[in-house]
Amino acid sequence: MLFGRSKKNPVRIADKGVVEWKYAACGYCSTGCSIEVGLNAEGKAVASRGVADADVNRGKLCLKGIFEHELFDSAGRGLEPKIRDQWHQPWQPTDWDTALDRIHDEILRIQEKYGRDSFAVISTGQMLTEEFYTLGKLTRGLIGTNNYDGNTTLCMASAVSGYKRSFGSDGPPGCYEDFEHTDLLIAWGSNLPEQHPIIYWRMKEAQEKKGFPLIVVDPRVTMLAQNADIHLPITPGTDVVLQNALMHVILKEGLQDQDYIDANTNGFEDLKAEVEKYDPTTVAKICGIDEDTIRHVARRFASAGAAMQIWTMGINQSTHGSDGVVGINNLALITGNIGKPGGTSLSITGQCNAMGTREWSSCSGLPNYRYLEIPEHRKEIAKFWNIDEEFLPRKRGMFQTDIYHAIESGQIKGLWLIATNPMSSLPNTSRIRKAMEKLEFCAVQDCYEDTESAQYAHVYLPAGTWAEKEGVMTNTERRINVVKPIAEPPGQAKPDLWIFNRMAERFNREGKVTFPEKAPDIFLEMGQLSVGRLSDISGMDHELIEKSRGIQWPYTKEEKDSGQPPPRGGRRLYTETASFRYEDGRAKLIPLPFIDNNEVPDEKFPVWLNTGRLIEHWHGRTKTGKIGNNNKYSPIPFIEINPDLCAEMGIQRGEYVRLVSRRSDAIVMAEPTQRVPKNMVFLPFHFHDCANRLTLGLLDPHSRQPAYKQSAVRIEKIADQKEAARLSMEMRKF
Ligand SMILES: Nc1nc2c(c(=O)[nH]1)N[C@H]1C(S)=C(S)[C@@H](COP(=O)(O)OP(=O)(O)OC[C@H]3O[C@@H](n4cnc5c(=O)[nH]c(N)nc54)[C@H](O)[C@@H]3O)O[C@H]1N2
Ligand SMILES: Nc1nc2c(c(=O)[nH]1)N[C@H]1C(S)=C(S)[C@@H](COP(=O)(O)OP(=O)(O)OC[C@H]3O[C@@H](n4cnc5c(=O)[nH]c(N)nc54)[C@H](O)[C@@H]3O)O[C@H]1N2
Ligand code: SF4
Ligand SMILES: [Mo]
Repeated sequence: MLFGRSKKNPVRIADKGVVEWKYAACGYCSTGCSIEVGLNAEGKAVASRGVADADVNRGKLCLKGIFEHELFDSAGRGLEPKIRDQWHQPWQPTDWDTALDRIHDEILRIQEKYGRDSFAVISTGQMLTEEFYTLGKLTRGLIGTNNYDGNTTLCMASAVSGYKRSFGSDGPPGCYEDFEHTDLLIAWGSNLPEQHPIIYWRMKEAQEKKGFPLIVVDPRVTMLAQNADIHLPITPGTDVVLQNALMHVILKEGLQDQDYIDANTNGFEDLKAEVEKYDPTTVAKICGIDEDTIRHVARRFASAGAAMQIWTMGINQSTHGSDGVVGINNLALITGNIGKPGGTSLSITGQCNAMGTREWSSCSGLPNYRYLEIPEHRKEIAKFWNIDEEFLPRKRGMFQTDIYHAIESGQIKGLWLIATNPMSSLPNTSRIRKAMEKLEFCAVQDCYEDTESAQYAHVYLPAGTWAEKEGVMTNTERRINVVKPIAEPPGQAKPDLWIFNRMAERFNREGKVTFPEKAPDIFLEMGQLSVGRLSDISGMDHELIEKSRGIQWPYTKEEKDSGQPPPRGGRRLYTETASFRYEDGRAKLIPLPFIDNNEVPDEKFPVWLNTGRLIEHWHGRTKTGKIGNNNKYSPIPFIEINPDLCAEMGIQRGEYVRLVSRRSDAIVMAEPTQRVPKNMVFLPFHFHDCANRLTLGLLDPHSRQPAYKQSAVRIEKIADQKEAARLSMEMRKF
């Protein structure tokens, strides 16, 4: 007798006629999966598949990676440079020389008239590392504006700042292999199954083998929370309070690793005095987690042999973002959970190359975690680039979020946006819109021409994307992987590296500074600058990286010459006693007093607005909105809303409602689900002119990252559902 599947027709995978597979690393999230793209006999990309011998993904891909080849000829790609005198005029097509000359002339004009720093450059976490390095050399070494930052301020700035404060340097100390060694995992504000599906799969596989408990701290019942052993549905924005209470219990009950603390840290007594104030009974009322659960989690965490913590935007995107990261590090340090297998504090990165920009873009400093504030670092880089040391500023300039405030106040007059779309991704977009309108000059360099931000540009530069280019990216676990050119950029579009090099020629007429043309050569130049530093990559080159399916830094020339194979997965930082990056090698335990400064629900705006992501979409959907197999899952702006609230308000599934915040309003479809509590809605921020019309985005004092996840709204019924549907269509235009 035949049962189940064997009775049915077998699944047929369409033969796409692939004659050749080409290697790349995925260009969406920071997991860093290795992909092969299949080309048919005409050389057209027709399929993507995971690379079986890549340690990260071991043959798997998620919903985005599997359709990534469809990006190459998707709708809305920029095919030619465009130009206009005023942002509201119609575009005129132009040639590259005219477009680049105009940007060059405008930069000089604005700098001459208003000062060097009045022209700002905003970059991204979604280019290749050699492109970041080249842009950094151009911006710091030749253009000379200090107001140069990236969209990573919206994303990883709190993690960077928290790592620096705790350990004396940025750089995630753990790796994916830690899942295989850990005895307990806490995930803070991270929805792995949707946002890092392949890291989730690695975690899940390790958990099935080893059976460690998973504790999820998230106000929503996310897919990860559904799979948790303990779910802590925390009151938004109060993670630091919970962290202090966990430390309170650990220290009260003497569960800390005192030997580790004595040998590796400073500041224990001050931390102890602060957490003394956070007894679980009082804290329960603030963070919404009952005192017994707090005590239980503290004991489990401190008594696990090796305990691991991961986190993402639920921590970083808060007015206590940097503190939340330091809190995680504090917990790890007092229990000796850094630098050992399964014992780590691992920030799960966001964009495919958010790590590469931290390491090499010079956005907040100088290449390879060098600081503008340190004279030897300035000297070293000035000499290496052959520029005048005095040309470099002595401290970092504005963060992206502050650059917008400076445009508002007229301090900044010109802007070059590269692979980021602030009109969709910055909080409180009506304020951003006014700032964009105020600019004397704006250039947008994007692989799509139909972005919200390009509406405000005077020059548009069409860029290649992902595997239309060549270069490396660094993933969450410090692994550098390589992207090889698989397709040509469409029309006249050019790789970002080409664009930077052509722009550099205009600022470098005497040829004082060298700008290598090819990514593999630039990588070797970076290797020279990395010798002896935390992120030493001098043992790597493009070829070895591809052969290894990614190499983790550090990998030094000495290691390579002595025959040590490149690390492909298990390498950690801070494995030796007192090996942190502060002068005395000790990490800092930092007390974290909590001040509640968020917008919280009140009578007029009684519901929390929580924003974030869906598995099928990427940010402003410039990419996934054009790929049918991704877009079909959620083409319409919607909220997750609790069924009890729906019942109370008489809202039906699929009905359009209006969300109103103190900033503006937005029309969304109601999707009742128990994932959110009755006093919260969750709104994916992927849709045009929607979530960020509403968000307030108060800034973290250390990292200047916006609190995207804590705003207050009210929900209004809409009588005219037809008109609501029409308005919602408007929001889907992009
Ligand atoms: N499919 C897909 N994957 C992506 C991306 C994408 O756009 N689409 N983007 C990439 C990027 S750049 C990033 S940064 C990452 C983001 O990855 P994640 O951070 O995992 O994703 P988010 O949905 O932004 O937020 C995660 C969770 O934070 C929770 N949260 C909200 N407020 C709080 C709070 O106060 N405390 C705690 N503990 N949790 C809270 C939310 O309920 C949400 O479930 O994803 C990356 N991967
Ligand atoms: N409400 C709310 N807002 C948020 C967040 C949230 O959770 N809630 N999350 C924040 C976070 S973590 C992030 S990272 C930001 C992301 O914010 P953005 O950086 O604005 O997001 P993207 O839509 O990915 O923008 C990237 C742009 O670069 C273009 N691009 C892609 N590849 C290339 C390339 O190779 N070259 C060039 N030149 N262009 C390219 C894309 O078409 C796109 O227009 O959003 C932030 N905004
Ligand atoms: S998990 Fe991230 S890196 Fe891997 S295929 Fe999906 S989007 Fe790409
Ligand atoms: Mo991000």
